[in-house]
Amino acid sequence: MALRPILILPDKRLRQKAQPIAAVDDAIRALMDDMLETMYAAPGIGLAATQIGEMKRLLVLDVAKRQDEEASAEPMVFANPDIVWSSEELSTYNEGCLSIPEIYEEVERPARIRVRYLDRDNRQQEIEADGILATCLQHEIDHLNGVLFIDHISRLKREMISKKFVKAAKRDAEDAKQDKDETEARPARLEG
Ligand code: GNR
Ligand code: NI
Repeated sequence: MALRPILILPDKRLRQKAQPIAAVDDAIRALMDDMLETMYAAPGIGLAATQIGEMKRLLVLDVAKRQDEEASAEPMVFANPDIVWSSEELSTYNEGCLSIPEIYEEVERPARIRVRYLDRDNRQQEIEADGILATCLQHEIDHLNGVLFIDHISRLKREMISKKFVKAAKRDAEDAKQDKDETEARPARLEG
């Protein structure tokens, strides 16, 4: 098992569409385990493979676990998830995303969905979800299509959030360059 770095906005890979997997084999199961470990460590209640730069149609979630209660963990894994039915009824949830840290916004989505997927043993399953499970599944399936929760809010809010993350990325890149330049300059100074 391994912790994987989580991609942060505006990483372009978050906008790519993930590819279906051929079958759930040992390699996919190992990736699912890395995703669960990364999700629990974050901590988060869901994670799409896209968020660790693996462009595969895989997601993991655990909406049962309370952060302080290891015993209540209920890890769920989904390969090639497909929403086969959505309710007309909508529900609103205050969503966050590990790839858009510290931003929370109300998002309206179908309240109930039916999802067809492959389980850990490569068997086809269907699940009917409501509540936070329905919200989280839709949020993760969006990731597999290059869609983020900010795409469901007002354009004004979305652009404010996008700009904030573009600025932060530029600042990080400049800081990293400055550190590098200083490190490279040091031996010369010592010699002189
Ligand atoms: O940890 C997460 N919490 C969350 C809260 C409300 C709606 C969706 C989510 S998913 C998020 C983890 C994440 O970014 N998954 O892609
Ligand atoms: Ni997310």
